[in-house]
Amino acid sequence: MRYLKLSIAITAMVAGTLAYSQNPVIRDQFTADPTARVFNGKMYLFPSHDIPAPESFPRKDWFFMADYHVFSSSNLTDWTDHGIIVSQDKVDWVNPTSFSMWAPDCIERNGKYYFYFPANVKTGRGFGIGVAIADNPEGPYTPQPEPIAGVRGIDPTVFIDKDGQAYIYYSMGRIFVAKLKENMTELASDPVVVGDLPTKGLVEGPFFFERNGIYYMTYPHVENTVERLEYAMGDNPLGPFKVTGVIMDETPMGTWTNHHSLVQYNDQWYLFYHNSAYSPKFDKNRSVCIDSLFFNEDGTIRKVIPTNRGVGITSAQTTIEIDRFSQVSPAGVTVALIDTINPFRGWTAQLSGPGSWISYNAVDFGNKKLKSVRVNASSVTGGIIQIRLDNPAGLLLAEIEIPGNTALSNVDAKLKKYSKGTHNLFVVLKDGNPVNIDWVQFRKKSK
Ligand code: FUB
Repeated sequence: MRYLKLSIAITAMVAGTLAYSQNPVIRDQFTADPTARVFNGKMYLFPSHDIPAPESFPRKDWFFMADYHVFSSSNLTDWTDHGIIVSQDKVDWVNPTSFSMWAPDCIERNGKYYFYFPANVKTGRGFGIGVAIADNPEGPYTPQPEPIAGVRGIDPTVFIDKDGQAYIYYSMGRIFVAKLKENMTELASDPVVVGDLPTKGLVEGPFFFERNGIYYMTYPHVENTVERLEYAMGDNPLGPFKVTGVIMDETPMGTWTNHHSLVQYNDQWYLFYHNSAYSPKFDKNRSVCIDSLFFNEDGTIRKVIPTNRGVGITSAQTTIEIDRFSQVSPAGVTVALIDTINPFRGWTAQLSGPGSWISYNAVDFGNKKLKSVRVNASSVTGGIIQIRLDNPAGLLLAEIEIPGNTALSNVDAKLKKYSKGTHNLFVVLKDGNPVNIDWVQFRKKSK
């Protein structure tokens, strides 16, 4: 019995920590350059890992990246952090004080997982691209002692065509492509520049895939002042490609980079990308977001409008971060970080003005009666909010009086009604007294 308890505790420790849902999807650390891959029916996220540079680092205005984590999720809502898989001080060829572990990729071949990552080389100058190999997507990964011979660049992405030929794409001013040998660690052809892509303005961060016989070269490009995501279509992994359109416009946050991947999971396509939502004043501390992506009949890609709500269904029994809203009333709603020093505390939504509302789509109420609701809220004057379903005047589940208090605190109320299934949640301000809300949670307990 003692052994059983110990082994449960150890399993819980090594299984990693549960992260959170909505955009950004990882809410306890900065994450950037997301490559998402489906392995064994599960979504794996291989981002890079921004950290703020310490005072001693000469370039505090630049990227500072020492290692990579891998995350996984079955529902795109709950993410498990499996911890560090590769770090700069454990790769023979990487300069261990360069903090240059930029955008990675991971691909499976014959049951092995190949993790590709760029970093500054220890001897010489500039970036090499290395490979670390594992038997499982979560690792452990063993880095190869040398970077891939013949490659100097950043942002590797690897594609295996239907005939089994693997290609590596990467950037260094322009985007390059080369064939990979079966062993996935050596080039089978000399790198060549991928032609027909924009030549003015930075182009980097390629992501390559095939769908219905069309080959898609997708890439961030600085057409104006910051990156937007664009794509080109072709009928061969080596091109030529026809520049076709924009997948995502420049973010109004002004984040200089965007970096992305497109992936199909359970019949739906998703765009993984990043912005500086958690770091409004420093755009080198980025966070990964996900939104749904759709193709037109002719294979062209519909533009993705970034959302706070992101994707996935949220259980009514979790703390629903209402500030990651789907929609808000035309006036009377402001969203702000709770703590600018620790952005991972998240945001609150302030409702002010009678009838102002905020909504959060796709909340799963299950099919067993929930009896009460808890809100984490504050109100300087005291105010009343209503919890409704499906529209601002929809089924009234509860009316909650928030007492006058400047600090956020939990307030519970009994549910007057319950409706099973998945609904859009609306929080509506009843009178004009402003209320600040962090989250809403439905409970089995009657208060
Ligand atoms: O994360 C560092 C660099 O910023 C990446 O390698 C680029 O793609 C850009 O996102």
